[in-house]
Amino acid sequence: MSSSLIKPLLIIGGGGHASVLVDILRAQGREVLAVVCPDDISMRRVFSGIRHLTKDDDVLAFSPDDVLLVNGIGMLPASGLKRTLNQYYLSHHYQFETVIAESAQVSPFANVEVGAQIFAGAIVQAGAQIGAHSVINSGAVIEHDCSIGHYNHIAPRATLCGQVITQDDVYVGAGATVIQSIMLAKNAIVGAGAIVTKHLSVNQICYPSRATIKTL
Ligand code: JB3
Repeated sequence: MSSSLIKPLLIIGGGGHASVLVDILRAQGREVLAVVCPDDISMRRVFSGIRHLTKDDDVLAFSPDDVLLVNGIGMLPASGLKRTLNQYYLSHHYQFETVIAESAQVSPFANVEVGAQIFAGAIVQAGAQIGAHSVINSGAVIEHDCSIGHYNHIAPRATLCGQVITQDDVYVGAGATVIQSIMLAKNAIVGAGAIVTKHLSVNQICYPSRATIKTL
């Protein structure tokens, strides 16, 4: 076990994404010193007993040698908040913990970079690479030899078939399928439920075919 694994944690953000992270970390017996966010967190039972800090500057009272951070901001498409906060803390010499849920299946032949988060039921197959600070959300499948860039968000139950490559800041929506050997360039967005069969260029968006809603 690396020594970093035993450091207590500070969670940045106190919304839905942070609540899932704290649930995982509590189950793993990790010590969570505080949740850091400007909003009320009292309605989320998973945070009970954990100190609430309301300003990012409050973290500076902790030595970067004594704690690790977990970024609990869930990346929504084209939102830069997660990266902005990370850069603030990294510039103050803090480091980020990598979080992998117990029920995630991560091949020992995959490579997961620092600060990545892999949630319950996700599968990461042999030869895959998960870039720093990326999120592989619940039940997502990252097949063999995929290469996921930094600050990606692969939403629940999305499937990336073999050898898919994503650059940085890519968002793949819930339940989307990306067929094998596709390339998603920086900032590309795949809508929930889309089936991607062609490469996406920088800033391109692939919308799923639109659901039609009618009244009987
Ligand atoms: O769809 C799924 C499974 N998850 C979504 C996730 C990917 O993204 C989830 O449903 C949400 O859409 C979203 O989760 P997130 O980021 O937790 O959103 P929300 O519940 O709105 O919480 C945002 C948190 O960020 C709140 O606790 C805010 O107080 C906090 N926040 C906002 N600005 C901040 C700042 N926290 C800090 N430390 N600093 C800030 O500047």
